[in-house]
Amino acid sequence: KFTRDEIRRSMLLYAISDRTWLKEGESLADVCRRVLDSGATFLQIREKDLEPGRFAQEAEELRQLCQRRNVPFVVNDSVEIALSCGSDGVHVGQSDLRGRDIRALIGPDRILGISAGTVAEAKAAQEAGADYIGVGAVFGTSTKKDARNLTVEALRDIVRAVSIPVVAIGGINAGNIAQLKGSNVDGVAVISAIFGAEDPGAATSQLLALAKDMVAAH
Ligand code: TZP
Ligand code: MG
Repeated sequence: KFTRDEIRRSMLLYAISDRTWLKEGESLADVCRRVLDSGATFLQIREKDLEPGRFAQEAEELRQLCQRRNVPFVVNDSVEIALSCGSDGVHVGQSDLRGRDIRALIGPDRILGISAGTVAEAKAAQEAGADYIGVGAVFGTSTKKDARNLTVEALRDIVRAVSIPVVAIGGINAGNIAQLKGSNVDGVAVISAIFGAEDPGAATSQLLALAKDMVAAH
């Protein structure tokens, strides 16, 4: 179990797996190991097109990698897989099961992350028992086609409206992360700028340094 403080600090560089970026001969666990060893502070497995058996298997591998490093690990969408692999929790969007129902299923000790795009959604997520919210898309992204764009001001309004940690998501990369200075977010969640990088480990170290610089400027 992670404390509230640990969860907040773990938002700094929140990596989200995406196997569609894997290069020939690489496994998801190989790349995630490099990403974790390069300083990612949180890991979510998000695999939209994997059959449940494979998804569970990969989740189990990543759970072990994270547990050895004391890095929080959550599963996107599937409460069932989140529980069966012994993960630290689950992350869900607005259209998935209701937050309150998920909290009841996972119990008080596991992490519940909920995506939110507005102040109202953020407050509702906190009310439903979320431990943190993911807010975005802050920049344009091709990873999630239906994502909206948010301004830094909108982000700041959302952060102000809740007491739980907030991680920004959507199109964030080394070139634009500094634009989040002053948004008061606790960190950044990143898919393609890590998993789509030529060298995911190097991209992770670079983003970690920039994320520290970004939150230090709030
Ligand atoms: N939710 C809002 S934007 C997004 C998700 C899952 C995609 C983020 O991916 P990337 O590649 O970091 O833009
Ligand atoms: Mg979802």
